[in-house]
Amino acid sequence: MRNKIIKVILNSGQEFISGEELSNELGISRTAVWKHIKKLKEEGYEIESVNKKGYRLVDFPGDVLNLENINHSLNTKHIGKNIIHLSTIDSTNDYLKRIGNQENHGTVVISEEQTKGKGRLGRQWESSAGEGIWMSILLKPDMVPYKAPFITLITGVAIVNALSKLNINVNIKWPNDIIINNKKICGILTELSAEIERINYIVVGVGINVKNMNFPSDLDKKATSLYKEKYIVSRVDIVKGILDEFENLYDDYIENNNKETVLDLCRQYSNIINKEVYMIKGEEKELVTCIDINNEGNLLVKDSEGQIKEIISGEVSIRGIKGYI
Ligand code: BT5
Repeated sequence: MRNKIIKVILNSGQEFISGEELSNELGISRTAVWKHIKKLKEEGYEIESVNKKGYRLVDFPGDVLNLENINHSLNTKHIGKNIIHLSTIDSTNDYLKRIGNQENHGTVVISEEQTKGKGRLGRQWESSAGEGIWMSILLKPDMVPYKAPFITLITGVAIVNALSKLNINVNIKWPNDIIINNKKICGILTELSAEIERINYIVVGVGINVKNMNFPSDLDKKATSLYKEKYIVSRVDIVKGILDEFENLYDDYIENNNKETVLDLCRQYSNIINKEVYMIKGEEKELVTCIDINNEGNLLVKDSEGQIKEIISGEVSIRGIKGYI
């Protein structure tokens, strides 16, 4: 009965479910419902109860991102078999780069907090304690370095697929942002250690705002979190979903050189195709129209003189004309 109640409350997502609906659905009295809810609260489930509205799940107990919780029912063969869970670190990407040579392919590092979380080109990534998923995945593919940037797109699609299985609809802002309601909930940072012909390892960093309710003022207009958007989901479920989805797409790319699945989904989920955007590169800012993502995963844009240009991921930032996007 306990699991049934949790499931019914979970299925109603951010909506309240009334005691009456619960009692009808579960075939028990309203007093029995109330007793079960009381028990769940004692176990650590944070359940909001509002008079005349009913119940709503606000938080989960033990949503701890450790090996035991994540490995339980994880379907992967190699990604996330080793999970290092830290309470604080400078940056999970930097940490994994320090130990990258010794650790196995597929190792995942997750930290509750990052004191020097970073974005692309030395930008900062706000990573406050317990609020999000700050994680990095170590990859050791046998491939040439120029194929590595595509891993960012694979990761974006894996995140979108995982979130959509949890009924959370998001967009991709090429190349490395995940967006809800025109605000950023997630960024991806892919870093490479390589020689000219050979990759030593790749570190893919993923930052997802989950529980943040407040952001520093410079981020407030452009950042949001799942909780802020009223998606109350467990961080463990998100991580599991991403690792599962990531492994499938990654294996298909490495083993079969299949880029089509990822490119199709990138185009489908993209929120900038056919839009006018500003392309920002250093101090330069140019108004362009996004045309497509080509087969290399690069963005095709048309400039004000009608010239088509190919933009390589990583070299520019994209901004909407009216706001973040
Ligand atoms: C990114 O860079 O979006 C990549 C972010 C990757 C973060 C993960 S967390 C785990 C791993 N370890 C790390 O140290 N990093 C990775 P970029 O496209 O350059 O965007 C950076 C910009 O996003 C900043 O300049 C801010 O404007 C904005 N920003 C910073 N923190 C944010 C947050 N928590 N949510 C939304 N936007 C944020």
